[in-house]
Amino acid sequence: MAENSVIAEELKVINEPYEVVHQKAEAFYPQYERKGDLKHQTHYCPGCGHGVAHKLIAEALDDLGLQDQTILVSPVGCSVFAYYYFDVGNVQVAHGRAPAAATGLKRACPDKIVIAYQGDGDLAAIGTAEIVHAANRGEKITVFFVNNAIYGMTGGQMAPTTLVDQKSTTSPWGRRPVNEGFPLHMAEMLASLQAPVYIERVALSDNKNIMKARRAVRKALELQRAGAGFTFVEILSPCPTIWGKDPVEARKWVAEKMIPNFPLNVFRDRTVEIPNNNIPPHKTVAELVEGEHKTAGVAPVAGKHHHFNELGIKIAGFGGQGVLLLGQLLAEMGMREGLEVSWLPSYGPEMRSGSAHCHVCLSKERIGSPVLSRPQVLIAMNEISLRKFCAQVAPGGTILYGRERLPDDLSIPQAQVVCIPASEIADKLGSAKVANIVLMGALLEETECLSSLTAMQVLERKVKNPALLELDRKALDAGRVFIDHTIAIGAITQADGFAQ
Ligand SMILES: Cc1ncc(C[n+]2csc(CCOP(=O)(O)OP(=O)(O)O)c2C)c(N)n1
Ligand code: SF4
Repeated sequence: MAENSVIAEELKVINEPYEVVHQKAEAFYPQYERKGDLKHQTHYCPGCGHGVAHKLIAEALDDLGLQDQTILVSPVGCSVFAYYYFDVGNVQVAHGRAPAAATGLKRACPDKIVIAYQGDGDLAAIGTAEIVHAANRGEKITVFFVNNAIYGMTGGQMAPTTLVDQKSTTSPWGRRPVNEGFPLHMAEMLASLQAPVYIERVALSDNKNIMKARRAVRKALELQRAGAGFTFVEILSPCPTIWGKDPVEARKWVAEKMIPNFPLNVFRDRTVEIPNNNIPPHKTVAELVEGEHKTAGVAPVAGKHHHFNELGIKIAGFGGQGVLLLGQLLAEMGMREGLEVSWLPSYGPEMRSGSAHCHVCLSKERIGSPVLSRPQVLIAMNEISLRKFCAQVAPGGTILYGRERLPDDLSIPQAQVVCIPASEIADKLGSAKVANIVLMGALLEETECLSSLTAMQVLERKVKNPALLELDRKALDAGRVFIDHTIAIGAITQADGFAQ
């Protein structure tokens, strides 16, 4: 109830009169970067609704003081270059995927205002699944849906929103329901879902409707700022160029043809109730790990000095060799040592004995991408993986190869290769299954990236069977000892396990 009253308080401003200003919104760049002769104009056609919709959004961001905390997800379509205009955080995504990208952004940065800006081809055709599920999950994002009843950018193909009898390049005789189906009414469809908080359809047909659109845009953003759930504003918008009309006729067409087909309405307004959308935010990973440490009675290793800023480790082998588990263990160890971590698995299609690999990133800073194109370390558990990935290893990097020696025909000039007969060592200990832990021990000894104390803490938490835990402990030690004794005192030659 307390949260609802905060929201109600925040929303009071919605009905307050606006200050009239005649200047470009601060949320726009002072100058739009276009090439050569085009510098004086935007890339939108004269009379296009995108420009007006942009203006309404930018002014709302100004008025609400949200510019610095906004992330705009721009679509594929005529408005693909929205990031040239809005001076906010910008992300450009694949066709139709804005709600999915916005979901990730909002969940990762819940204090940001995340906006998905989409056309009707983008949202209602290729992106139907993304918008429906984001709305159904009640993602706390705002979607501005610019419906001009056509594919503008690609020259006028029929969109799901194209009106009955409306001509397009792919419905040259006009849309016939018997052949092409009826126009999709996205606002109504989404309003059949339980989660959305606010859904309104507005139109850029005349000044009165534009002012209503302005209010809807502000309200959606205010609701997001107040922590409410999914908000959606459908904006009926002119596309004079593709419709073959001048800007004035195009606006009239919005009023006379589009509005009767797409009635303007507030389809959902849960401003006051906002029942289940204000669940407390999820715990952060750090909080979760901290909690688990407490229940397991294990203190995290704090303040360990790491000699790297960011370390990328790729682990590859057959399914069943514990490739993915090894990655998970390393990631959890990194977390315990206060690092940012990511673990990205990749499975082959076969359930058994197919290839598998994963990327583990350990970093002192936030990780930009979990995909490692140049890992510093490769752990290759079989020859296929070694051959496949050795060239990716960064110059000066390290390869831990889980065999006694390198294949004779393979030379890896850029990296140091350490060969460890991990399966044989594991076999002698009692189970070939712990070959991955042997390699973990070798990795810790060779690179000193994480502490073996942390490794044991993580294993103790994961492995409940005391006999298996003992086996893992021996495997970890065996990997370390192998590097320490067998390798370090030997000559650095290929036959002894190294390649230079
Ligand atoms: C995966 C993919 N499929 C198709 C296209 C081609 N394409 C580019 S824009 C577009 C339609 C955009 O129409 P809409 O979302 O209505 O935006 P508008 O241009 O009208 O603003 C299409 C089909 C593409 N770029 N990528
Ligand atoms: S083609 Fe239509 S939607 Fe695209 S910029 Fe021109 S008027 Fe706007």
